[in-house]
Amino acid sequence: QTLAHLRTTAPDPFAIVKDELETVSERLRRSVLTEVPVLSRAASYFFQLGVEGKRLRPTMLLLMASSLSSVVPSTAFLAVDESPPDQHPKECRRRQQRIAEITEMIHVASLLHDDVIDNSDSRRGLAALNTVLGNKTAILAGDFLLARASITLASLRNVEVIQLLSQVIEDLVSGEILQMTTSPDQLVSLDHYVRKTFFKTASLMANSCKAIAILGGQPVEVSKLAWDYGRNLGLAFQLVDDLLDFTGSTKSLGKPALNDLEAGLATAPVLFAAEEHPQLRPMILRKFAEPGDVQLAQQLVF
Ligand code: GRG
Repeated sequence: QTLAHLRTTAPDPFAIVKDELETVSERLRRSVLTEVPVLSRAASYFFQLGVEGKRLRPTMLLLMASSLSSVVPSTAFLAVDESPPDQHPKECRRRQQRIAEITEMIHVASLLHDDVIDNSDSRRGLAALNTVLGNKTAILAGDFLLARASITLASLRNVEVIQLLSQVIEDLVSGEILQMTTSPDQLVSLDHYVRKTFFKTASLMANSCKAIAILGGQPVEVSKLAWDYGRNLGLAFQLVDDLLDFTGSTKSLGKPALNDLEAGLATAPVLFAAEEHPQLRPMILRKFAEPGDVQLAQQLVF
C-alpha cells in the first residue's frame, strides 16, 4: 500500500532530466557517425529513436549530477568567475553529460558483443545486430563504440575519470569470462554470483557515478559514496533483471522470456532455489543442457 501510494504521489524523477536526456541522446546519435556508411549504420543501430532501450544509466547519471549540484562543492567559496574553467557550473554539467554519453556507448558496445557471444536473435524488441549485419560487423561496431567512448573520455582531460571508465571495460570483459568459465564448486556460491554481477553490471554504474561526483568538484568522501550508490543500484538492478527472466513477458523484456535459463545461466533465483532443492545443482552444473532441465528448473524456482 505504501509503495502504491508512493508511486502515485512521488514526483517522477525521470521528468527532472527529461530535456537533458534528449540532449544526450541527440549527441549520441551524432557522435556515432563516420565516413564509412556500413559502420555508421551498425554503430547507430541501437541509438535510433525508439530502440534506445530504457536509458537507465544516462538517466541515473544526469539525476546524480542534478542532485549533487545542490551539494556545495569544495571550490564553492570562489566566485563563479574566479573558479577554474572546468569547475564553472555550466561547464561541470557539460562534462557530466559527456560521462552519460560515454557510459551509454560502453553499455551498447557490451550489448553488441554479448549478442555475438550468446548468438542472440533479438535485443530491445528488434533483431540483434549480429543477425542483421553479421557477427563480424557487430563486433567491429562494438570496438568502434569503445574507441569513440575513449576519444570523448580523453577530451575531459581528467586522469582519474579516464582510469575509472577504462576499468569498467576491463571489468565487463572479466565478468563475461567468469560467466563463461565458472568452475563447478564455485557455481552455486552467492559470493561468486555477486563478484560476477559486480563486473558485468555494477562496475559501469559504480564507476560512472563516481566520475559524475569527481567532475562535479565533490570531495573524496562524496565520490566514494557515489561509487557505493552505483554499485548497490547495479547489484539490485541485476537481481530484478534475473527475476524478470522468470516473471516477465517476451514483449516487455524485448527478448524471449526464460532466455537466461535456456542459455544455461545460474541467475539469482536459480541459485537461491538450489539451496532448498539440491536436485537443481546437477542441472546448474550441466548448464540446463539435457531435455527437460529448463522446465524442471523453472518449476523448482517457483
Ligand atoms: C565490449 C566492453 C565490452 C565488453 C565485452 C560481452 C561482454 C564483454 C560483456 C557483457 C556485459 C553485459 C551485456 C552485461 C549485462 C548488463 C545488463 C544488465 C544489460 C541490460 O541492461 P538494460 O536492461 O538494457 O538497461 P537496455 O536495453 O534497456 O539498455
